[in-house]
Amino acid sequence: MDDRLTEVDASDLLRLAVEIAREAGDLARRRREEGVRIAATKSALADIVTDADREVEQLIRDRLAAARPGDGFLGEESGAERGTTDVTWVVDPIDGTVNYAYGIPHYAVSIAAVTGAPDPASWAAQAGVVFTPAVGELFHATRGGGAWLGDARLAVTERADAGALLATGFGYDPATHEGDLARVRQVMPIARDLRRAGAASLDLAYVAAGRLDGYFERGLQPWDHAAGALLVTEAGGVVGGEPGGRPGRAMTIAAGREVFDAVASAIYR
Ligand code: LIP
Repeated sequence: MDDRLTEVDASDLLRLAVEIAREAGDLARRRREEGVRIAATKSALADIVTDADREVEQLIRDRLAAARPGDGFLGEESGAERGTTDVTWVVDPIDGTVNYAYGIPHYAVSIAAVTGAPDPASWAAQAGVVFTPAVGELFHATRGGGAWLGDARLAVTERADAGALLATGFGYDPATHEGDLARVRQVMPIARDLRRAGAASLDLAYVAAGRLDGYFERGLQPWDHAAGALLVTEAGGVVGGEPGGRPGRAMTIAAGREVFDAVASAIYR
């Protein structure tokens, strides 16, 4: 069964996501310039949320509800709300929150529209946007419509003869770091180098753009990968998790086929 919306519908969803991502990103950038306050911590002391995270997500939620009142919503800061249509919006208002709080200009607004149950194990991403307010790059894709940076078509790298340039991340909970480091040790023999930039949606966008050969990380939330995973698959790449599985908390791996298989084999050999 083809779980693709009609091309018009997916393009409509993308147009709305792009418009809202730009407005939300502008708000995030202005709040950063004004000074950022840590509002609370979540799963661990290092897992922070700022007033801007909450304000930006509320803006996105309000704009989506006004434009498509029956759609569902799943956001990092305000949680989940089932809709009456088949579309759910999966939103990370400021991905790279720690970078944002420290003033490191590497963070993104990530918005994806998915259909089916709002479960990353089964949903079908139809449109996705990853927008970097500090740099002004807007990555976007629709299912079957390719992945783009502005008007430039994106493609993953197919070979990494000198070793793969890989990105990864570490969890907020210090108790997970030993396992994360063990995976780095497993993967380094196939790598030329490693990058840890702090925003999963941008790591995935960079794989789609060929700026990275691959990415792997344990512990991602659905909003971290919903839009970026569509960018990668629409750029000709592969996104998965544990062997044969989809991306999720246990693992997310994204790359061209050759590097994907090499990273998966190194981690799960
Ligand atoms: C972050 C991810 C990053 C990961 C961090 C955190 P947040 O998302 O983008 O890849 O390593 O632990 O999950 O919290 O900035 O939205």
